[in-house]
Amino acid sequence: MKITVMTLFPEMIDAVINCSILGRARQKGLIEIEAVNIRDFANNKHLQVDDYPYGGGAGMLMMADPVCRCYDHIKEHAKAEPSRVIYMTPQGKPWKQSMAESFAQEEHVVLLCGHYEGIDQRAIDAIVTDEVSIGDYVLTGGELAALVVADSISRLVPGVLGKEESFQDESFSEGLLEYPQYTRPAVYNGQAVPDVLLSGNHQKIAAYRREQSIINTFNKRPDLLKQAPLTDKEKQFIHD
Ligand code: 6GU
Repeated sequence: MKITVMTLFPEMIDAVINCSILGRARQKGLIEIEAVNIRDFANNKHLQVDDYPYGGGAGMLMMADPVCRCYDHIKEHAKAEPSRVIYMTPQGKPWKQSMAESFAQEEHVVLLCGHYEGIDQRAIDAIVTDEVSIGDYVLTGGELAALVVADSISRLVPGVLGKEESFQDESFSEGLLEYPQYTRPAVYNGQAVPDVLLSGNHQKIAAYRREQSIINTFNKRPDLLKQAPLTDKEKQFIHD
C-alpha cells in the first residue's frame, strides 16, 4: 500500500507518519507514505501557488498548474498510475470505516490537500477520482483530514497492527461500539471489575461483551443500531 499526500505543508504530514504504529509500519516496509510539496511545482520565480478568484470574493485559490504538474511528477515516479486521487474537502462524501476497507485494497492512493479557499476547479476535474470529508466542520486545510484517512487505511493493511492491537475483534467492523474494558487491579477506588470477566468462562465473557456493546451503542449512537447486524433475540432485548 502506498499513500502519497499532495500538500503545501509536507511538514504537517511528516510530523505524524514517523510516530507510533504508522512509523513502525513504514520502517518495516509494510506501508509507504510520502508527502510531496505542491510548491516545488510552481512555475514562476516567486514560487507563487495561489491567486485571486475570477469573479471576486474573499481569499485566494490554489492555481491549477502547480497541482497538475505535481500530480504528473507523482505519476512519472510511480510504477503505475495511482488508482485513486482523493480530494480532501468538506464537500466530499463522509469518510466511513467501510470506505477505509475499500481503499485499503488499492495499490497506490493519492490524497490532495487544499488550502486557502480551495483549488481551481480545472485541477480537480483533471485529476480527482473521489472527494472525501471527515465531518461537518471546517478545517484550515486538508492535511489533518488526509492524516485521518491515511491512518484509518494503513491500520487495515495486513501486519500493520500487531496481534496486540488486532482489529478483528473491534466493534466498528461489527457496526457496534466497543464494550467497556478493564485491567488490573481487580478493585480500584472501591470499584470492582465485573465478576464475569474474572470467571474464565469464555462463552459467558463473549455474551457479556456483546450485550455491553449493544447497550453502549443504544445509549451513545442509537443511529448505528438500525444498520447493525443483530439477531432477532438481540432486537427483542433492545425493545424490552
Ligand atoms: Cl476532508 N478537508 C477540509 N479542508 N476541511 C474539512 C474536511 C476535509 N472534512 C471536514 N472539514
